[in-house]
Amino acid sequence: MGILNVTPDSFSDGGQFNELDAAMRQAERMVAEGADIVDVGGESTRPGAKAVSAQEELDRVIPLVEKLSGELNVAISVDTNKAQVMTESVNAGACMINDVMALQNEGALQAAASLDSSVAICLMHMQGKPRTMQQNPEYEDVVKDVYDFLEQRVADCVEAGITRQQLCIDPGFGFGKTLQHNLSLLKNLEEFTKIGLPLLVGISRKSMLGTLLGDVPPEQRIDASIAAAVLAYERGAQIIRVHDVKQTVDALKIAAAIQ
Ligand code: 7PJ
Repeated sequence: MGILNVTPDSFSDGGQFNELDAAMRQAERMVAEGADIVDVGGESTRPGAKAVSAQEELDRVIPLVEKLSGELNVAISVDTNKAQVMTESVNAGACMINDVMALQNEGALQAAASLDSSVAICLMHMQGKPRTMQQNPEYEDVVKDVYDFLEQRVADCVEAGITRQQLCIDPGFGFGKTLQHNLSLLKNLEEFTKIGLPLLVGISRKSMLGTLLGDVPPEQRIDASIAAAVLAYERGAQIIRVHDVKQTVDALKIAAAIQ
């Protein structure tokens, strides 16, 4: 899964075409490099990021989803936690919803349950809210707590009418987790396969890697991201969400060859 963010600081009329055009070129490149899914995000969920309105998110995401689904042969995922964005994204051609809030936002569970049953849904664990989640994350047992949360959300989804076949799960690296929490989750990732659903993992360029390398910036975390992707794959991850598609695909071809 290749990451395609459309979260500009300012969004003038003049910038709009360039933005869309640049996003299309980035998507084409990721597909050529071996991405099976392109994950479009219109709202930053990084620690400290501020929320955007539904309308602003729609304005960023929908034109791109329409253009991608018309021009590229790739599965389109939309990274959103808003009910309206979920519905309109699928209408525009997305076949997957990736929600870091695991459908806990107002109306999201109902919106997801109303989608065509061919639409895939990723449920991710997060402790707290993006703006404050890294302040003092605490768990009794991070692996068990995250596992129990995901198992409960799967049950809630099934009760709301979503089928298990639509779902995948994600422990949510970096979302309300200390370095030790993230390392425990990665070390014990295989536990999560016991839920019996595909496991999605996003570690690419995240700060846990930067910290382990001695506080290096995101663009210097690529090699570490590849290592983390291979470790996750070996522990049962089936979908790896990444910025650097070519490098990850090469590494995973080697890992897959010995499985
Ligand atoms: C994740 C995500 C992740 C899923 C982001 C970033 C932050 N969706 N969206 N899993 N992370 N499913 O990429 O650094 O880990 S945004």
